[in-house]
Amino acid sequence: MYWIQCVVVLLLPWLGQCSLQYPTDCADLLSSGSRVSGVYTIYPDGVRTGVQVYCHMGCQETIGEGGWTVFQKRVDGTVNFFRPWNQYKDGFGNASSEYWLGLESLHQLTTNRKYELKVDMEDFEGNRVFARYSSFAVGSEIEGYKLTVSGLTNGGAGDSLYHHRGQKFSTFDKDQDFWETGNCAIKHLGAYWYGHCRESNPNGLYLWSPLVAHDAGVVWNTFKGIDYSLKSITMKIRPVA
Ligand SMILES: [Ca+2]
Repeated sequence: MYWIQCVVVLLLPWLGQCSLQYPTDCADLLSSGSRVSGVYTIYPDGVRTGVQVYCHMGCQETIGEGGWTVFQKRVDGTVNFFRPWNQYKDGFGNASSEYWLGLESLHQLTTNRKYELKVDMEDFEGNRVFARYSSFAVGSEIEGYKLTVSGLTNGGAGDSLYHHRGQKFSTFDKDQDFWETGNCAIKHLGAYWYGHCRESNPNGLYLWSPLVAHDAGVVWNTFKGIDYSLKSITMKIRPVA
């Protein structure tokens, strides 16, 4: 279908460029007029494969704050995040509730453009904080989907990605962490850029209570400590202007 559209556009250049129909992220959608937050289809690889994501578009007063592509969202424990490598690679869940976009899409996006990262979180007392990073990228599968992140703006959450910088991604069936005798993904019931296990664990077991049990839980250490499981956490990216 796509090549047909491209041929048409090539034959009729006054119709515009076919790439305009394929937003790579939520910032593209915002700039083309989509100003309502919600579920949209983006094409992280540019053309071929569409994937549903939640876009934070801001509001009329804060339109400059819009265009965020959510790639990770935990709000109510309705989706199981203790999943194998292939599912973290390709993505899972529901863009209208809880989901993981997928490592391959993250790699494609952050390879083609420079991105910033914002991590929003909330505890069970209603306190909302964030950690914002001016640079965020995910390497290729051959590189273990290595995390590159820097440039913290501390919105109260603190820097719990510090010890995860430069780490490869690990799942319970693919151990790429620094723990020689064990697997952090199994110990903490998650999947993440583990090094010597966790300073944060956004993909850990959702607990519906702040009480961490058996090293599981949705953790951001510099906000509430490693013995507190958060009510919600969202990770989202936006191209750097
Ligand atoms: Ca290990």
